[in-house]
Amino acid sequence: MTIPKAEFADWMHGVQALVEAALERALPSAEHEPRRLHEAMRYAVLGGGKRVRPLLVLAAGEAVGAPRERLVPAACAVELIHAYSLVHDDLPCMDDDAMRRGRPTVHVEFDEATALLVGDALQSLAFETLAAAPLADDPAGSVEMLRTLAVASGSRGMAGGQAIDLAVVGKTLTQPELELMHIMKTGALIRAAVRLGACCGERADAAVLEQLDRYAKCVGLAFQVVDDVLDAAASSATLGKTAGKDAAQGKPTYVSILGTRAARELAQSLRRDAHAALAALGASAQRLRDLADFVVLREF
Ligand code: GRG
Repeated sequence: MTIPKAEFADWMHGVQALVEAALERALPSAEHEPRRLHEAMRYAVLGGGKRVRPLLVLAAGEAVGAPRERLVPAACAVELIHAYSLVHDDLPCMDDDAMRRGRPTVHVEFDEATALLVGDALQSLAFETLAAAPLADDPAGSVEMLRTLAVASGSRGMAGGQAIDLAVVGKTLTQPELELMHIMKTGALIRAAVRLGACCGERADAAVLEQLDRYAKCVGLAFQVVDDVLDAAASSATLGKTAGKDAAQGKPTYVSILGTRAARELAQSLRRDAHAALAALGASAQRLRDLADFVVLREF
């Protein structure tokens, strides 16, 4: 992968460490009953993953001058939802995968019933984490943040996108149909991450929120386009999950619809659009620009 600028890499590793420590504190101890469930929740969340969504929360917050003590709980909440979605996605009744983040998936390491409960409990913990922290200046702002995460995770967002994903296996989709599915499945949580970060600041200006949302839509889609390219082109060892599954399962992807070359070009064009959306925000949005580059240039 193109090595991120040293200064950005330092920032990224700092945020990843901060979020890891906060997640560690937010998760119940494996010493507490029910021990097996708590152990499995910690297994699902800790010690892996790129933490792209928490990075987006922090970067969006920095763009509007939000304090880190507000941003970190919001970042944890989004990552807990993401971790739950991966655990459920890997179940035999969904994508049926045995490897995630370079190790056995939760239902393989533990069992299916535990994996189901891990997802349920992580989702609850996400909202508990968001509700427990004073994130906005007023109660209405905090409730609005809870609503943002709920809508993004639900049937009009991630869970709905997953339902469409399961329904279209073996079918041919047009590019707009594929785009709608991914805007929901992957894009909704990425947009929520950026919005939550922005809402941790002083009452955010509507125009700024709009610019950040345009940025997040482009990054969300670019993330999925790159995910499709990597699934087709990278090895399981590099990805830490089973590669080549989309084609094996007959899933419509950007690669199956456009071909690898055009899919890569689309990701680059979305990266340019993401940068353009931030034009009015100046230097404060540099982390967001760097993250758009990271998402598109990543190799895992
Ligand atoms: C089960 C309700 C429910 C939803 C599942 C997000 C999702 C919906 C499924 C994951 C399947 C998948 C591979 C989607 C493509 C994009 C994606 C979310 C990839 C994994 O995210 P990364 O690359 O993972 O950020 P890490 O491990 O780095 O956190």
